[in-house]
Amino acid sequence: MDMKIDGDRLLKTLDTLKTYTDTPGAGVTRFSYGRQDVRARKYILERVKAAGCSVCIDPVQNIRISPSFGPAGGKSVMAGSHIDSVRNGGWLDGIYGVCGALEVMETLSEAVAKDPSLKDRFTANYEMVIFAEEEGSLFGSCMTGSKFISGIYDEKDPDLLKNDEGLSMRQILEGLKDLPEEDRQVYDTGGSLAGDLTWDLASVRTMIELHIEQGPVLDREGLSLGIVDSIFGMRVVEVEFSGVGNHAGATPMRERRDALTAAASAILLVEDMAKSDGEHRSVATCGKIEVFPGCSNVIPEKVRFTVEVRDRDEKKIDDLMDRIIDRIHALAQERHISCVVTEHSRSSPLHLSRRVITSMETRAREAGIPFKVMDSGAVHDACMIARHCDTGMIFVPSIDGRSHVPQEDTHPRDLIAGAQFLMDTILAEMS
Ligand code: HGY
Ligand code: MN
Ligand code: MN
Repeated sequence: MDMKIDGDRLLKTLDTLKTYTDTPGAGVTRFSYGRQDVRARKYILERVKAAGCSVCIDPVQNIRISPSFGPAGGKSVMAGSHIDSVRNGGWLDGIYGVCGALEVMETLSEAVAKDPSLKDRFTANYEMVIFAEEEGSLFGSCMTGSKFISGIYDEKDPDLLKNDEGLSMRQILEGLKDLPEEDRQVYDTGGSLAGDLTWDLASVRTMIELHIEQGPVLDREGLSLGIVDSIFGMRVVEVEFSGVGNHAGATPMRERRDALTAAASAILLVEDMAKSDGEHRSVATCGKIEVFPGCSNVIPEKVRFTVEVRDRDEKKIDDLMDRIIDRIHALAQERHISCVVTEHSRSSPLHLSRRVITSMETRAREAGIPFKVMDSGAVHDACMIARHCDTGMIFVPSIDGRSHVPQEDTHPRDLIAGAQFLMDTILAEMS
């Protein structure tokens, strides 16, 4: 069975959603539960309701959208991704997968409206999913919404997850109740964060996440499609260095216990240790740093920074991170700086469904699409869903391999081709 998506409609949808940002002209900043999140949710939910879908929003604000194109109560095939972004991020990360899933839904809906007998030919329904707080921009933990869906997070976590101002996830979700009525519609403000927050995924036959690659491989090799076979794991720790604050002018260099120069040495150490990984696949990043008091004429007393290690092998992640932590403690001691390292979050590396990968490979080969089976250094909500059902991921090239920055971009022809491949894959899985 073939169905052609409407590529122009897909591009128009993406162009509209790109405008829902707190930093117009400087990339996309669309944090969960914020103003732009409301706008994006409103726009998407209006479209799915117009197509006759039912919408279920859970207490963490993940959205499950169930049209009905197949046998009632049967299995379903799911597609989706996230709509939140990093600060000053790109216009495609996450939202492209949601728009691809929306395009599939509208194409299916139009086809079934034209020929209702199609429904009898499906052996499964189609569902869309929008995961909340995938980027971890609020609480520092990637895939937060899907960690609740899959049971990695449970009812205690809304009080443990806190933003930089110390507000808990629970407090932020409570705050949604104060939104104007017309905005509250896009959230579940009545749900309880107590009890079971997981989704019943037993009815899901397959989940497919369409996403930009966010790395250089496809673009460099001139390929238009990536079929993901494994997703890196990650482990994040937070390091707090405490030295002695003092006057920047009157304190002799030899008498200083500067928390920031110590952190600078530690961060360079992290880079050196990750670079020395023989297979050159481990990556380590110190992406966030806070300096106290942060005045130019005060020797920094306290510094907090994150260390994130990723690899496709969990043992390598822990081995490298454990060695980094040991070396950071030793460096702090040499500099008479006190050091506290706190585990922040982690997710395990994961292999996606061999059945789905093989079926997508066959489809790509038959269609003559230049593709590559590849791993993903970026993590995705698909990691969490893959624990519960056959899961696959489709990548399209990122121009110059850039992502999580305003320069993030993909050729329109690749955006359309990726969504068409999603359509073909969903149809195959529904038949
Ligand atoms: O960090 C990641 O890999 C994802 O973009 N949240
Ligand atoms: Mn993403
Ligand atoms: Mn991202």
